[in-house]
This record gives sequence, C-alpha cells and structure tokens, in this order.
Amino acid sequence: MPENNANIIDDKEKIIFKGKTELITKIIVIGDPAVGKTSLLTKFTSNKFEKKYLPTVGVNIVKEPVEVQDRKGKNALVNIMFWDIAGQPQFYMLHKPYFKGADAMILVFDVTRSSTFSNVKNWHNTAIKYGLSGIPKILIANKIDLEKKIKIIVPMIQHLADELNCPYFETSALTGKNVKPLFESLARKLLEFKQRTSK
Ligand SMILES: Nc1nc2c(ncn2[C@@H]2O[C@H](COP(=O)(O)OP(=O)(O)OP(=O)(O)O)[C@@H](O)[C@H]2O)c(=O)[nH]1
Ligand SMILES: [Mg+2]
Repeated sequence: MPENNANIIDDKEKIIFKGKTELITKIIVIGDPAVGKTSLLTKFTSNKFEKKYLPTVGVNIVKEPVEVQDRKGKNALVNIMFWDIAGQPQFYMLHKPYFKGADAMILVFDVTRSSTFSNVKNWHNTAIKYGLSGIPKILIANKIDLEKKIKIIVPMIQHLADELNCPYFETSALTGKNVKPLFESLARKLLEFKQRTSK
C-alpha cells in the first residue's frame, strides 16, 4: 500500500498535505425512486442532464473532490465518495450495508410528488436505525423548474427541515439551480463537523 494511503487510514481519514487539509468522506444520497438523486450528482460532476429515467441498480459510487474554505479561511479539499443509492424497493435489503459508516446524508424528494416528500421521514428513520444519528444532513427539494406542477411549497419544506434540524436547498438538476451551492455547503459542513469531532 502506498505510504499516502496508509497515512489516510491511520489518521482517521484526515491528512495534512502541503498545508492543506484533505478529507475523505462517504455521503449517502437517499430518497424515493425518480426524485433526481443520480441527476443531481451527474449535473454536479459532469454538468450533464439525462432526460430519460434510468433507475439506479443497487448503488452507484462517484468520487468527487470539492474545494472549500474552512471557517478560518484556509483552503481544504474534501474528497467525497457519493453513494447514490437506488430508491426502488427491490433494493431495500441492501440499505444496511450501503448506509454503513456514512459521514453525512443527502435526503432528496421531488417537489411535484407529495409521496416522495412524506417518505423523507422514512428514509431518515432508516438511516437512524442503521446507526447514522448525529451526522450532518441536508434536505433537497428537487425539480423546482417544474413550476406549474409544484405541490410542496416552501413553508412545508421549512417545517420538515426544522423537524429534521437540517438546512434545505431547492434545486433543479435540469437547470443546475443551487446544485453547486448544495454540494459546497455540504463539504464545508463536513469539514467543520470533522474538525470539531476529531479534537
Ligand atoms: N424537470 C426535471 N426533471 C428531473 C430533475 N431531476 C431529475 N429529473 C428527471 O427525473 C427522472 C429521475 O431522475 P433520476 O436522477 O434517475 O432519479 P433517482 O432518484 O436517481 O432514481 P432511482 O435511481 O430510481 O432511485 C429522470 O427522468 C430525470 O431526467 C429536475 O430537477 N427537473
Ligand atoms: Mg438513481
């Protein structure tokens, strides 16, 4: 194993490299089928959008480095391993191993389908059941470009975010609205969380 990798593992995922903090994290992206989990990640990593619905089979793991500044204004690189988890029920039995060891979670719903909104709590409860209480999380209201079809309005989103005690973003994987801010905010949150908890 190369020395660098050994360092990464020994030092609880945190290494200082040329004065820069580097972090490797696992983030699970969860929510009902077709809410846009894969689309948000594809928009973020390749600036592309696929109109056709291609359901994720099991899990799709994507690694993406995100450059952020910590509270003191120091540059840091957060290497995120996104675990884009299938929303389809036939993969539910795989949730336990997929959720294991996550450092943060992104909870996604589709603003045009109420059931996906009410199911956010079920996804969150499953994550808690599998030992993920206390990790950073973000609530995502996706597909806000479909203005005329919106069923979940801001006060409802705000209410759920308050209940889950997490921030929320309204996004569109189609237009790209808020996609970059969402992932950068999460990377910053992770960095702060790790810096706080590793002391
Ligand atoms: N209009 C619009 N369509 C979107 C948006 N995000 C995703 N879609 C469409 O919604 C469908 C489902 O998107 P996916 O990203 O595959 O959904 P998913 O949550 O990964 O679904 P599973 O992998 O089955 O869990 C696709 O047809 C996308 O083109 C969006 O922001 N706006
Ligand atoms: Mg998918």
